[in-house]
Amino acid sequence: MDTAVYDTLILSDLHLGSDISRAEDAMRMLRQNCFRRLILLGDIFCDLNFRRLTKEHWKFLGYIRKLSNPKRGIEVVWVEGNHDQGLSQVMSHLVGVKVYEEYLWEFAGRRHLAIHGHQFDRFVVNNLVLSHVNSFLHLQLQKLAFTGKFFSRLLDRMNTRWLRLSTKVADGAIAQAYLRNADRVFCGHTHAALYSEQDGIEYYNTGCWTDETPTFITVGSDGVRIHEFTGQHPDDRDLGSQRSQAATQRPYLTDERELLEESKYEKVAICRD
Ligand SMILES: [Mn+2]
Repeated sequence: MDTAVYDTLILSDLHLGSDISRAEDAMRMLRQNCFRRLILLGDIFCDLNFRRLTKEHWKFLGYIRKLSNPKRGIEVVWVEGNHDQGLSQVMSHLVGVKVYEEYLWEFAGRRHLAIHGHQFDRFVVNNLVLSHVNSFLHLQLQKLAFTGKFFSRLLDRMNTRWLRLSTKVADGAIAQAYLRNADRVFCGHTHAALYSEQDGIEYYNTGCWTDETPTFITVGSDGVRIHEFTGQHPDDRDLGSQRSQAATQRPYLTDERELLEESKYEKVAICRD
């Protein structure tokens, strides 16, 4: 069985409460992987309106709560994004996860920094009202559009391109990493997965879970890897290396099976086989 136990798994920008949130897939992905630390790198929520959360969205939150159970030996970290600012405090009680503005950890002799990235986006920092209007319009469009998913995805892409976020956030993050004496820095916010390197500092963007190609990042003994979730195999399509994958398709565990197996999950990892 393929049981790479990662030091850390990172995902961001799930936007729970939005029609285009891929909460169910995100949960599948978490079930398929083993990790000692999970970092929810911001914008896990879309906004403050809990009524927009669907059954799947609540299931995801329930699963995070389960993962944070001390019995599992997994450290679950929530790093605040611009969309879940303020929400995080409530959620930390509800889901039982600690919330940070930025998070630092060491692994394999390197210092790692995780920060959502909106701090380096001047549009969000300087135009709080405008960026909220933007989010509001976004939601209205979702409601109005006959094919809501298409329009909001399109809008997402337009937003991202228009703001030319990727480079701004990368530059800001690398400067922040330098300040914090970190070797690697991880951000979300831009919705575009990315790797770059500058002055010996590695920068990674986790991408998002509101798109056709959701992405997540793992940090382990094999280094840092950006994965694209295809819903097939634990490693899915590995964007970080050329290693060919024998994509052995495995059936997903149903909730019932997982509940039955719950009692077995008293050890460190959450390997499912
Ligand atoms: Mn954001």
